[in-house]
Amino acid sequence: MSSQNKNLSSFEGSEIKNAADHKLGIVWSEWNHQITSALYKGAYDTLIKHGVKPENIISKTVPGSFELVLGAQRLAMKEDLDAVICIGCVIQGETKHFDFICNAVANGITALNLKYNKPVVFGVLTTDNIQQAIDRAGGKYGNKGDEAAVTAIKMLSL
Ligand code: DLZ
Repeated sequence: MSSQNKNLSSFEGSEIKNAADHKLGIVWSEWNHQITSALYKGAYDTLIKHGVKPENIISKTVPGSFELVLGAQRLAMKEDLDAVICIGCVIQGETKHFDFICNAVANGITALNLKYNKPVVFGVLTTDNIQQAIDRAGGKYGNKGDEAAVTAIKMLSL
């Protein structure tokens, strides 16, 4: 596989443990739904593949990526959830909105990791255009949702 066509969701390195004993939350944004629904499915299916029971996956939607932080906080507050995965897609437009949303979400999610001392995973695509997003939501570069779920499981074994 050439570096140009690298599947970004291919993992090498440490083994991914079975996550059957864990309960996780997924909060995902409705904005750019075509992309985020594919990312959500990737994350959900990957959790199931690694042993998480369907009843132990709590899924919530929020209107846009900006709202992911509050949505994730509500889930992270629940003591019985071990990790939260945030799924969104922010696409560059003509204004600075992109920068404000990306910075707010990245900083907000970072803060939640530390505040709740549990993994809150940044599964947010930040792309220049829709094609880059399609390529990373089950397209030629894999699915960033799968990657976010694997990250959550790996962080659970810290
Ligand atoms: C307003 C807006 C814009 C322009 N672009 C995106 C985007 O590309 N991806 C996304 O997830 N959300 C976008 N939003 C919506 C904001 O995230 C947020 O929902 C609104 O600013 C209301 O707080």
